Amino acid sequence: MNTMNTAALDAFWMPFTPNRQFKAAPKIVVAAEGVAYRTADGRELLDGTSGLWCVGAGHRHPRIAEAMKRQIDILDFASNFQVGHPGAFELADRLAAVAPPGLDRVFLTNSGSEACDTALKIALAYGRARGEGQRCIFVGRERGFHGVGFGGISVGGMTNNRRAFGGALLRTDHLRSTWDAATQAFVRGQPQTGAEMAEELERIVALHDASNIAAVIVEPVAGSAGVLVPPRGYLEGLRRICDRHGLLLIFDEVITGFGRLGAMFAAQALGVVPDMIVFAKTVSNGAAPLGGVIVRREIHDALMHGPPHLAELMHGYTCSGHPLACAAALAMLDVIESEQLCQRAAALAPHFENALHSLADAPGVVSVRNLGLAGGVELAPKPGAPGARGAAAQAVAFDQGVLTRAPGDTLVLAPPFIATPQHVDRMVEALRAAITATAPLMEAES
Ligand code: PXG
Repeated sequence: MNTMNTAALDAFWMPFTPNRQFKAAPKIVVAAEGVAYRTADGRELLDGTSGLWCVGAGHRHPRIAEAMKRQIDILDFASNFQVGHPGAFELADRLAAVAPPGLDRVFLTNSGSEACDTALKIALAYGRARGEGQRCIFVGRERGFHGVGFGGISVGGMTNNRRAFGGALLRTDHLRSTWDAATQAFVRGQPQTGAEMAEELERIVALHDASNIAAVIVEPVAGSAGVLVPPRGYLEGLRRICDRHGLLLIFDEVITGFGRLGAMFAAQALGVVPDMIVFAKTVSNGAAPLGGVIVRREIHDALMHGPPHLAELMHGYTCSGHPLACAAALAMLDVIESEQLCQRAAALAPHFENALHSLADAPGVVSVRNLGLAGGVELAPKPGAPGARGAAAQAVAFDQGVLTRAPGDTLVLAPPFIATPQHVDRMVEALRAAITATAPLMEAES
């Protein structure tokens, strides 16, 4: 990093980053196009993570850039509190059209975290509107990630994200993670066994009583935890049990939405329809902050009561449905359709699967798993120092010109949907180099 002096890095408290380590050896990108960034020292960095699971259509897509430039010259800002602007209505309508039938009311936010908390609040308000205000327990899942709001970390199951804030959480219970090392280590796609894990929800419902539970929230595929793929029949099982007990089922599709699994939503790719879909990230191709919740119409309609001059849901964000974000998302929906991005992701997925599983014989690889264009390669850790090998491997891949993510000791790849098989091969080669280079850590004293 040779264009900023290090003192200039002090003020920015970086999110989800080891700040001291980063500032001692900064990794700065200054530009991007298509599937690659350019680093401050002029190198090409292949984007193996679509930004942060956002940039399915590739960086600086011309149609999205044009739409945003046009928008800024027409209407830069309008809130959607009591006045509205056309982009938000048009976007909600377009999202309703591509969502599973029955889910056609859309609340807009600026991020996935806000969208998760919004979905939880809608579930609470829905209970109250039906005279069931006691429904205030949420069921999440271990190793789930639902953003960083207080609602999201309550239902989430990432222990590191909860530890420092543990006293301030909602009432929740958690299903166990669907990950089972004994049966799933090198499974391609969805595991064939393990559907019965959904039955655990029956035990949780029996403990708390269904009448006290507002909703169940899960990621269809757990992304941040290192790509944990649900067994066949598992999501169907959750749906069945929720129906049996009158519980709302929320899918957090912040990562899976808008093409990553080869369909617009995981709900369609995996054939299980929830009552609410939480989305963000790829909806705007990452070009502007945007998230939201697509809600089953009956839930929305149950809340359309009360004095006509009062907001039916006392909730919203100043920039909910910001004109620039809506312009970006409308253009992204056009791009998804015209460039057949879901089909492209689906077509690239078998090559991605083969390439990723070719790493099974690399030193200390304990698991390879994948679905659509999401994959994780888990490494045996440095003894006594979980996460150290993952971080070191990520740094080696960076030096090799590939951006990857390393939750713990898992290396994650999530290529843009426009990537070619050759791009995928380069990403996987860099991972092999990173795995090999960090193998000595498995024997190292901590
Ligand atoms: N839900 C899910 C499923 C997510 O993956 C959020 C909610 C929160 O979205 P916002 O926009 O508030 O960040 C996310 C975010 C990773 C990684 O390493 C993933 C996320 C964030 C940071 C790191 O996989 N996803």
